Amino acid sequence: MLSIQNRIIQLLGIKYPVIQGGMAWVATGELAAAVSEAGGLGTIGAGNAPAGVIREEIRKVKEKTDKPFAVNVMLLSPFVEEIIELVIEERVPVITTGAGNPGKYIEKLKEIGTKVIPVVPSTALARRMERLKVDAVIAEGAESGGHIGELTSMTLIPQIVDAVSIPVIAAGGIADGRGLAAALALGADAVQMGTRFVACHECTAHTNYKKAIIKAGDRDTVVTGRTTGHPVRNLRNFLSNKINVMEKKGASKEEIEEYGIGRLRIAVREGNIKEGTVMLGQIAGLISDIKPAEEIINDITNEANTVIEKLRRIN
Ligand code: TUI
Repeated sequence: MLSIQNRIIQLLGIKYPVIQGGMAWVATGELAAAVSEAGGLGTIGAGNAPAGVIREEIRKVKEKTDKPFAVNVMLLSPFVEEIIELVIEERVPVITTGAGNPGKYIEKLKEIGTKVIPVVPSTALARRMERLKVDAVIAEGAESGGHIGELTSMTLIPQIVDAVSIPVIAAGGIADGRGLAAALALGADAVQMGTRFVACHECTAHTNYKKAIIKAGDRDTVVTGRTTGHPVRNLRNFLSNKINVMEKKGASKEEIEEYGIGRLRIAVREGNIKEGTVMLGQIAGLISDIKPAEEIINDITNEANTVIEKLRRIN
């Protein structure tokens, strides 16, 4: 067992340096509770959902575990303001944010002791967030599924580690113990994994979605929406090919966004992996089994330990 004591483990009150990504539609209360109960940090993905829906998910987690958990606030959501009010009302211990700058909400959240951890795709935003007194940052490389930045994990993580003094969580392209050990080698204090936790027993996504991850090879993801300013990594399928053609033909941002509305839901809930948006990271090619959250966490921490021991023996 990887027994490390570090800043993130202490900050969050968790046992292992493993955080589950707050994926829209996919990261429900069931998944978050299972990850937190296993000693990681489970996260509910608020995505574009209204506060009423997320309140139910928070209640589910509180029923199943008394361990810390997080809510991910997707900053492009039309319901951001009410989600922030909700997490304050529910005294959610940790907030992660994605797809934007959470600057204006930080003070309010910190006042009640909620830990704030934004995803940052650059050193500039990491520095700005540190000045606003966030508790840690997530350095997420473009290997990730969903909405991505420009830089890869290998280049982004060490540059962010050097740019700030607060703890850094590495994300993007990590699904096993080698990835965890590599992230620690780059100076990160913990990892966040999304795709790995989709292929998990407690994840409530449709079986077709989970099977698509198991089936995916290293080159089966593509990035769509670059022309809209919101690039999204997803499975190469009928939908992504169609969007690709629309973008090549010069379709407007509005046309492309309109075409994509509701597509993540039909993939995750209805299992339509042809016409739906199947968000997944490039590391999907490494994932070959669906297992319980507890096993994912135990396996990755044990494997990281073995890797680190092996490296020690070399020197
Ligand atoms: O947010 C994510 N991943 C997501 S969000 C999402 S829902 C969505 N669907 C379609 C279009 C857009 C969003 C699906 N997957 N990951 C965290 C993340 N945050 N990746 C990149 C960023 C990011 C980008 C720019 C964070 C901050 C940022 O700042 C810009 C600024 O305002 O300075």
